[in-house]
Amino acid sequence: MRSSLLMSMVAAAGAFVATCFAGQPATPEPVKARPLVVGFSQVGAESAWRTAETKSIKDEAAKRGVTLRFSDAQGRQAAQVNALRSFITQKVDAIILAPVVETGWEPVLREAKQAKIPVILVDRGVKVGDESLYATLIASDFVEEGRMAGEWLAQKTGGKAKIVELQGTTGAAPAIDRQKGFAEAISKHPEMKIVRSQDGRFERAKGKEVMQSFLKALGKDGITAVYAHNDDMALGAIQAIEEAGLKPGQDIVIISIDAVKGAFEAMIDGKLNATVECNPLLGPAAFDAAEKAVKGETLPKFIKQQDRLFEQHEAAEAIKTREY
Ligand code: GZL
Repeated sequence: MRSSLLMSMVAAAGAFVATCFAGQPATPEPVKARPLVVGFSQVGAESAWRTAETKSIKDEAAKRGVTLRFSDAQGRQAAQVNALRSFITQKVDAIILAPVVETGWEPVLREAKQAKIPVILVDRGVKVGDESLYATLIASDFVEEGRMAGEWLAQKTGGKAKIVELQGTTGAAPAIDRQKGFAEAISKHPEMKIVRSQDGRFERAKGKEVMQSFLKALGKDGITAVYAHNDDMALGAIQAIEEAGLKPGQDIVIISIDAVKGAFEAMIDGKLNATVECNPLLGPAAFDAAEKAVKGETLPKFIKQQDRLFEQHEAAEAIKTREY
């Protein structure tokens, strides 16, 4: 009696299982990974370079079907920290951070680590005691950029120049390192002197204002070269030099960094002498890194972008293929 009851129960269970999979493929479909949700804390919109970087990251997110939560900090670190805390509360899969300055990140990066949310640094680095607080840094080598600018200026001026320096945002990695690399390069030339140096916040208007103050303080013969940490400040300086009745690119040699489209236009007009490219199109690399980090893959701590210098004579041809 018991064995026939058992047999009929087994037969019923088998029939049930068979109906469950009736018409189903033999092996169940793999569960489709849901699209990533990524928080992006951006410095602000202070320069053409920054705008290009933001576009690259937004376009790449759209291309990959990533849900991007975007925050523009308007240059304020506190706003970036708040954005990261909000991303952590939202339990995003990964965070992309372009840190406005190098220091002050440990507490919030520790919170992200505790929440098991990988942080991808783009375009600027941070100073932390524990490198496990971020997955990788995707950026240019700013010391190398400064060195390239200094070496070019030494060659252009025969090692003799009275230089004013328009620095980027105080405390920002590119400002610190571009200043360092440039100083290293010109230190080999005793007749190349930085006669004034001031923060122009990477902004065109501020760059113009600072250049006006330099011209007022030093007079028309007091400056023979400008080193600007980015093209936007160089373009502002060009305006100030013209308004002072001088010829930018001739009376005063100008070298800057970024290689945005406005710099090529100024070189074609003969007003800017050279610019060192700093690639802002970091979207693809940022999401490659985020996808790997989310899977738990270990990434190199520094993914270096390649840079090169452009001179006036190259500008007309090069501008045809510039993406930003
Ligand atoms: C460089 C980036 C700098 C650019 C500026 O990676 O952080 O900030 O050189 C931008 O144009 O404002």
